[in-house]
Amino acid sequence: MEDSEILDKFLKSNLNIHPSALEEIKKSPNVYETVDRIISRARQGKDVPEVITSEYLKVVKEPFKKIKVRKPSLGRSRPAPLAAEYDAELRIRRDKDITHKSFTQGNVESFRDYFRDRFEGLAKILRERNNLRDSYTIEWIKNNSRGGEVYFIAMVTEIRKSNKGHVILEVEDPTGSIPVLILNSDPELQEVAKEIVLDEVIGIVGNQAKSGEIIIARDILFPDIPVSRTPRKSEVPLNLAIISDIHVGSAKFLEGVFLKFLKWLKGEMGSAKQRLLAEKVKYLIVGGDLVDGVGIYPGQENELRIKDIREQYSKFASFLSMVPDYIEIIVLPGNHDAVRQAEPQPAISEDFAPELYSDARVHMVGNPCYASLSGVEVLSYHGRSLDDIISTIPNQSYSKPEKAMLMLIKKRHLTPIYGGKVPLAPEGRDYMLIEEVPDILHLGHVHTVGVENYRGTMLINSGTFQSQTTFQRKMNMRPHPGEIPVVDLMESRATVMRFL
Ligand code: D5M
Ligand code: ZN
Ligand code: FE
Repeated sequence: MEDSEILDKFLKSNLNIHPSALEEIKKSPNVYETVDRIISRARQGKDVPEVITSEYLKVVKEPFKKIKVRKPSLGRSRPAPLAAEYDAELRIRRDKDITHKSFTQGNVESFRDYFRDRFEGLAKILRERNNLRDSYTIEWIKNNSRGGEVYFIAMVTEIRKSNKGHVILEVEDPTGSIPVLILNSDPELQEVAKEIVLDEVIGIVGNQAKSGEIIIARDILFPDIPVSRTPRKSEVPLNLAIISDIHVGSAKFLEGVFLKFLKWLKGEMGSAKQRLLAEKVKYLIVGGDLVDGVGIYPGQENELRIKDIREQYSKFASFLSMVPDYIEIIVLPGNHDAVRQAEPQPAISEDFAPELYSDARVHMVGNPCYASLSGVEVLSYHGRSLDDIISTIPNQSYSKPEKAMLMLIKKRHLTPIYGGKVPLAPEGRDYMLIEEVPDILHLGHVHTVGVENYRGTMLINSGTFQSQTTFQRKMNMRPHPGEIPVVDLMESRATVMRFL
């Protein structure tokens, strides 16, 4: 963040900053978070001095304190909802967020750099596997191997099937390229081959054919996540509610269903058990497609109830203002929002959604976003690449988004396929890489709900508040409106609430 940007933020918030405090903020590892915290404390009416000094920065940087700890009970006479009794412990990884940091020129060099970074990032993960620790380079294999066993890491640049039913992969690393054959006589590996997509990075164990420069594969390794991993859990009984694809402004937006969800969140609806679930909700993630947008697809005008994008956001903000004030809200954009389509996407700007910026509980982030909620690591991504996964890999379907999400986590990449439906911005760094294993991987976009546990990571798709559109009817896609996954962060367990 530039000096002028920081000062601008303070000016807009009517706060004054002492030059020495400004210097200190600039040196802090998390400039955004510090500034955000100061401004949000001021908005919450906490004691903020007239001039922000270095002294005050110490207060702001203090770790969040837990307040009272109380045992949950099913009684109704409680004075305040349980989640109001605990402070939020929210950290947004601004270093993994593209907002204000898109530097790509979009030229040939940026694409080369981008793919180089993707390769290196995934190779680093693959090298943690025993048999890939000292993998060969393709150049070395071509120059030295004489028909023996080889193991190496490479990006898939072509997939085809021979007349005899062998799968032929063309793969490359920074030193060269080589074909890899998956024999028709190896049905098990042929099954694995069905999951391989273009542009992903895999590990290959095989034998070099004596006849020439071709590898006969014996095993294909995906970067994947460790087989057993204990998920991080919250020490306090707090929940996370996850929604996405609200599509405010669309004629198909189910306002009544959304209002019911808000009513439940406020503790005004549901059985005792459902109310207890609601009153522990401390965090709400909105995974993109807040509004239907304008000009997203041809003929959209005819399916819009609100035709002005700012009005759509304004309406969305009026719904969010009904969320209880002790809940922290993380908002990322999707492909219907007013930001660039190319991923990673920066946060929706203040220009389009001023009301969201004036609400201190709302954290506007880019897509994808890493956040830590009471110690639980969440990776949220709108999920557009699911369209590519579902249309490319056999046996995938819109009704089981969690199965498609499983492919992404195994590939340790949110948008493995380049040149499909997802436009990718070739940033110098690969923001779409799943570099760290999250406890919760959250996607949306496909409008169906799915929850699955994979090796200690919860895979969650968050559904929609839009009923079936004309397009979806033509494609026989059945949305799951009004189904909300709610995660118990202390127990690491998800429940789906249904409001339709
Ligand atoms: O997308 C919701 C789902 O519907 C997602 O799986 C894509 C699909 N969809 C919707 N409209 C289209 C068009 N016009 N072409 C291709 N796929 C589409 P959402 O992002 O909410 O529109
Ligand atoms: Zn959507
Ligand atoms: Fe979408």
